[in-house]
Amino acid sequence: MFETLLISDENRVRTITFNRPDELNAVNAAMAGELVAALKEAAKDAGVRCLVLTGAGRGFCAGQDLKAVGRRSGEFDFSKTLRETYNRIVTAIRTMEKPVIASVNGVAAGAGWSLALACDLRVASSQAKFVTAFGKIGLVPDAGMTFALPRLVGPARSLEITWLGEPISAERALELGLVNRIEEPDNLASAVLTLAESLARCAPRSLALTKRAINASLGNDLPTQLDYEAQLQGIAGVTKDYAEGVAAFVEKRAPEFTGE
Ligand code: LHQ
Repeated sequence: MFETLLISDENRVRTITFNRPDELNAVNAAMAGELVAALKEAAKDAGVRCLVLTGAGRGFCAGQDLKAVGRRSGEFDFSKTLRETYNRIVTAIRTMEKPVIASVNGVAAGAGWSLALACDLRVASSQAKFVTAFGKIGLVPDAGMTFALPRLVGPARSLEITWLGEPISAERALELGLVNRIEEPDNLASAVLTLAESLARCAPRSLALTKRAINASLGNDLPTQLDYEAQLQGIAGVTKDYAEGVAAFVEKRAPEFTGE
């Protein structure tokens, strides 16, 4: 049981809901610690085939709880907090061997936006908005934002977004490739669940190895990536799920994957 998170499971999809709605789900120390623990649990639970992160109430996540950091410089150890919490959270999402979807139900600000960016896919409510106010509060983008943004939109747009801090609507985010899909607010949760269930029906190792390959590609040259693909296909091609996938295809039935 967590104090700041709600956890629910449905059809092999785990949903972690940030649950500090009065603060637009801003992250305090308790929530950061619980998130690290919840991600670890989801990663090792073979019954969880896909993970969804979302927020309770009208916000997705407003980033670091600014009321918890103090107003005087030196009062709060930013580097330590980042290294000991946010960096672990982002690493856990990026290295999780299963799909992680951000269901962005409302505003995602600062490190809250970074958490959405760390996810593999983003589905936004048409009412969602994305805010970085780092220039306005005298901080720099963190929690992986400077890693994810240039990979999605390139360096010039990343600087424009992070320097100016102009709020980005869901529609603009879709145009820029910052989100995969937009849904009407009332439809968001069910559309994300449907998407997550489709992923949960796929062969788990195939999804995991594909995530590894796509992540690695951005740091690899072509020969290295081709060799990496050959290596991963060598692993996938001897799984029971590969045999099941081929058998199901030949027998014209839906495959039942076990993750082996
Ligand atoms: C909040 C927050 C919040 C506490 C809304 N904290 N209460 C830094 C340090 C170390 C490590 C990690 O990373 C970082 C980077 C960061 O994440 S720095 C923080 C970045 N986030 C922001 O700068 C967002 C600050 N919030 C806002 O600009 C607005 O609240 C947004 C644009 C998100 C939403 O605006 P509105 O829809 O007008 O809502 P609101 O401002 O009225 O907020 C509702 C409540 O939520 C309000 O509480 P109250 O008791 O007055 O009703 C806010 O104080 C609270 N809240 N964000 N980050």
